[in-house]
Amino acid sequence: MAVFCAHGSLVMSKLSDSKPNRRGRRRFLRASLLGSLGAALTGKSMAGDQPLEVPSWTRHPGPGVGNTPYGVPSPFEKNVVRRILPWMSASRESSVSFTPLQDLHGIITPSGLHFERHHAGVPAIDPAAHVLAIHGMVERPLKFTLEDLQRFPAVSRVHFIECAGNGALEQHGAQLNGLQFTHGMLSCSEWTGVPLKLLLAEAGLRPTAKWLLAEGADAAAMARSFPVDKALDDALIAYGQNGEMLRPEQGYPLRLVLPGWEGVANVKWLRRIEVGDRPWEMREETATYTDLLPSGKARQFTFVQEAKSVITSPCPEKPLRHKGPVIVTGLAWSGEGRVKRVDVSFDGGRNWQPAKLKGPILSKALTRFEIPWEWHGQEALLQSRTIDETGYVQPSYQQLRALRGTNSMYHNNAIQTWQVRANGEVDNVQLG
Ligand SMILES: Nc1nc2c(c(=O)[nH]1)N[C@H]1C(S)=C(S)[C@@H](COP(=O)(O)O)O[C@H]1N2
Ligand SMILES: [Mo]
Repeated sequence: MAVFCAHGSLVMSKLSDSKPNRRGRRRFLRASLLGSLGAALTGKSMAGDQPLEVPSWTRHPGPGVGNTPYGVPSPFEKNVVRRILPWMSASRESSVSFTPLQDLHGIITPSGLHFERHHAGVPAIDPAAHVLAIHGMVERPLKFTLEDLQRFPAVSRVHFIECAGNGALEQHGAQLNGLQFTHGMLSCSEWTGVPLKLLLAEAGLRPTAKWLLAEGADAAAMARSFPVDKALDDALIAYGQNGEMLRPEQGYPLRLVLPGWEGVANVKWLRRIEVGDRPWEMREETATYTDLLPSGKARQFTFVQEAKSVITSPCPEKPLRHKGPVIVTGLAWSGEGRVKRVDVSFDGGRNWQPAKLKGPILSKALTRFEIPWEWHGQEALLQSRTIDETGYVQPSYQQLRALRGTNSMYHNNAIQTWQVRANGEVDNVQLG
């Protein structure tokens, strides 16, 4: 049988040319079964015609339906969890948990693994008692219950959310030896809700209206200003996440989604939108989330999360365990729109090769890429860089520092380098 698994695809194409006889069909089935196990590339030969062992879980039925009214992952996946860095913040209420990007497939982050960034913990909001107010420079100040909002036509869109602080520590050299911590303040969900422009049309913007303020109902009453253009473009008042209601950690029952914009602008537990003619200069847009430039001046509003990417396998958590063919895969994204191209380098950025983008390629969403590689135990410096549909190219650390200096913390979109060692282990490094 070994010959069939090694040449499974050959057998299949031959058979599809001619009508297979009985024996041929059996050969075909076997070949495709083995093919689906990846035998053509990496499978082990089977000893003769020995039947597969019957494992214990096949010998008797398992628990029936309804055993888990709300399904949870297999217990064998118990290590695929959000993680925290206990030393990073003084309290859990104002802190971060990171998404295990190294363990995810495709582009959607399961809701239970969406990273968390709270300034005053997660409020326990009764949706029946929650109200969203729209007021200020409008013709008709309005209040909406969740039920009111669900009477509007809903839209569903896949967008990433990335904290502006993602990779902030790495601005001062390679610090954390794990993808989960270097890039895990990043997640991607399908958000469902009402376009904000529909609500603003009901309220009626006054001609002086230029800026909006979004405020949360958490104990931080976290609030952020954003320009009216974004409100009338693709801003969403979301109540749905990946097919169900928002998770409490993501802003249940309402959150503002400003696609492609820094995480902090996506106000959770949204309870108020005020319309005005200038920004409000709130704490999270003055004391924090600003970028100190080499000139000593600070750039106040950096709304867009610029193009970025990272290789998710191999990475420190996913070392190379086998020599031979390897699929290198990763995620790319841009707050400006679609990812146009991702290049991968195996030699620290000297040579680049275009990776394959795996659909769907959505605007302001994570996009998966992959590229085949042959690894024979050689040391390598793996990098990826995104080029987005505006033509913007993800910068190296050298380029980013030339632009921003060395005091910048937020908005780190530099190219990540993973150093692959001869034993297959992978380290977070930065090239001088
Ligand atoms: N009301 C409120 N909204 C908030 C926050 C908060 O603490 N309170 N944190 C912000 C920050 S800094 C980020 S990065 C994102 C994180 O969203 P997530 O927890 O759903 O990943 O929410 C933003 N919205
Ligand atoms: Mo953030």
